[in-house]
Amino acid sequence: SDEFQVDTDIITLTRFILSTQQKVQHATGELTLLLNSLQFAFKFIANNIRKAELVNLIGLAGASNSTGDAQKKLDVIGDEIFINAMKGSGNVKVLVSEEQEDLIVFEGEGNYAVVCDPIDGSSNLDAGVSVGTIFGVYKLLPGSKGSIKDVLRPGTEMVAAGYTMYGASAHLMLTTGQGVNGFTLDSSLGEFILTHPNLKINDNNKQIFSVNEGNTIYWDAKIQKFFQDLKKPQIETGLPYSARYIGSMVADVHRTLLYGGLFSYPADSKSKNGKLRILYECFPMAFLLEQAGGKAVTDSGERILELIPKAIHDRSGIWLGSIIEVDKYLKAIGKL
Ligand code: AHM
Ligand code: MG
Repeated sequence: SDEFQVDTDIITLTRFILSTQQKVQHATGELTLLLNSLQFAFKFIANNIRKAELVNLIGLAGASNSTGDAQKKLDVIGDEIFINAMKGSGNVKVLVSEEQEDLIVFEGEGNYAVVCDPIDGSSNLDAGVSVGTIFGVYKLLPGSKGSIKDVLRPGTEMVAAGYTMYGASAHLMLTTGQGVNGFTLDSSLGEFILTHPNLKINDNNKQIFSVNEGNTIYWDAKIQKFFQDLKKPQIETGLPYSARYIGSMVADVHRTLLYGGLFSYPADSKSKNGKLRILYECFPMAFLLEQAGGKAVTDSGERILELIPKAIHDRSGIWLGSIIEVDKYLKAIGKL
């Protein structure tokens, strides 16, 4: 027969953001435009990552980024794509990128500041393991013409955040402060399709921990003991935790959202302030996790989103996951 099943009423990202904007009173439509420029950057980066595997673009580009990591060609390309997309959007005034030492203030109009890690987890690129783009959006401070003050603000003031993970397909997880919605790129259509509406973190107590255990000797004693204890039979299950660590924050957080568990990158004697950057790694992920019904705290148990970065590339230790898992850590350090 010539009949087949097809959903003729799919919700694309564009349709989704237009309809959510219509529900917000006094919405100017600017955020809608900005999200549209963002999704173009994600598609363009996704496309280049796919192509890179064929064309063998992967390799050291020679330069190193502001935090001293070796920079690869795809990092440069991802960064350029992102900068150009934000410049072209017409409503972004300030941009912070992991790959740029200083913040960028664009000419012209714009009411938003965007912070991003264009290609996070790039040490995984050569192996074809998932990497991603992490982003956060602030509205400029009242009267601001665009300055560093617009981004040295707590994460609670972000108006949107999320990540796109470039895996077998590209997955975009987005929050504008009303829950989390997940989209999957249909490459034949060139559209992100709503596949995970109103996503909540899996809190079925799966008992997974995700941390670079190779750093054990650098951790302080409390953290060593905490993970040691997770490897013993648990009261709830009689079983030890499972370990899962990809080494791409986006992929590790993505799994944590979908399967549950605890992700952590604590500060240690080697990385005294932690490894992950507050503005464009910790804040967007903490915002997403909270909006999905989870939690995100620092090593000393403060809410991540309430941190105020002093410099754009500042770092923090981070613990995130379902409430039950993060609370287990808080109890272990005597903060609950
Ligand atoms: P990057 O921004 O240079 O890619 O570094 C950030 C990455 C995160 O994706 C990941 O969580 C972490 O670094 C892994 O670090 P490590 O290799 O020390 O475990
Ligand atoms: Mg990064």
